[in-house]
Amino acid sequence: MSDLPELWKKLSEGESKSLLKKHCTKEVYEKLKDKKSKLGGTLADCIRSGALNLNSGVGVYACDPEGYEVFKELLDPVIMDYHKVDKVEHPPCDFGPQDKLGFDPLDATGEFIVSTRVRVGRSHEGYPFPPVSTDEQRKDMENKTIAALNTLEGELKGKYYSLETMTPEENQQLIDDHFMFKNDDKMLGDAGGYNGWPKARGIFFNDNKTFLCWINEEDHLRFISMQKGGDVGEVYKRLVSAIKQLEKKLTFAYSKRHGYLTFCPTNLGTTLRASVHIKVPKLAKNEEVLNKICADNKLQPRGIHGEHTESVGGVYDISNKRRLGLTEYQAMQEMYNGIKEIIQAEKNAN
Ligand code: ADP
Ligand code: CIR
Repeated sequence: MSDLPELWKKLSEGESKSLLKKHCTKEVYEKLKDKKSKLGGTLADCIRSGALNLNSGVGVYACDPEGYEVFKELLDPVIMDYHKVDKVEHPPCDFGPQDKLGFDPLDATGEFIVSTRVRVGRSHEGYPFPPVSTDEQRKDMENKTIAALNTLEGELKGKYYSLETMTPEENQQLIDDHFMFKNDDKMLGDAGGYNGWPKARGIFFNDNKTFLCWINEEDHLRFISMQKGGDVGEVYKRLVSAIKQLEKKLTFAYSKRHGYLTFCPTNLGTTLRASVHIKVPKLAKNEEVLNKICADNKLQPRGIHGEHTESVGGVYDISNKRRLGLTEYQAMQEMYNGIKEIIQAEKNAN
């Protein structure tokens, strides 16, 4: 028996500021409640997290790539609202001219930027997202991904470390160093994101830990490039090179309307989040000002231990907010130009 009626009761009777509550009207619910995607995804899979967590900001996940069309009466308005667009459309992928990106190092003296990271999410075509995936499907995706990653050469060459065999100490060290993911997000857990944990999960990285791939965290795949300091261009170019090599070996779920498809609708499109860990002790004294500069520059501040965490010692994770309706190169430029402004504002602050 589906838990949909129970979830709907919680959502419709509860108070919530989430986009789910706003857009899952009775009419939308009635229209979608009996629909099913080819892979078996249901409305319950899309709304479970937000119905069980009325404090969600978004509250919606897609059951599988096709879910974005099957449940579009709910997902389209959520996407438009979150990404601030009046139509769900996305330009073709464009990483920009790799030989003249115009991303000179942002902070030559190293006073502000601790580290830079750019990540994208990818999903394997033909496979469902976590609430609908079986352990076998997750294992299958893990194996496919490892085989592709093992073909990487040069700087990107690395090794896979399974979460099933890693010691708790190794795992904690990787988390403390900001390389590894964890399973402590209740909203993601209730969405089915940790089903079967730790089976078929793990991390691949090169010797320098500057290129990493997360397998079966929130998304089937997360590709990450990161390093100390503020050389945004170097970090981005490494990521683009990895994506280009890997897309020859793997087929990713993609739609013309949405771009690359991810479990959470906030990541759709470019799926790109480019962040710096940046030390801004003066701006940190007045978070309202910092938040305003971020909003004006379409940036999102987070704490340094990931989404929904606090700043420590005036260090923030600041990244581009928009991922849909612009190209990868434009998303990078928004982050680059915005961080430039933040550094200037910190220099000008008392
Ligand atoms: P994402 O959605 O990009 O995966 P999270 O907010 O969940 O991001 O963070 C994942 C991990 O990446 C966390 O450990 C976080 O501290 C780390 N991280 C994010 N940006 C940076 C950065 N610029 N430098 C170092 N670590 C970072
Ligand atoms: C929520 O709805 O708040 C969570 N499921 C996370 C949504 C994604 N992140 C975000 O809004 N920045």
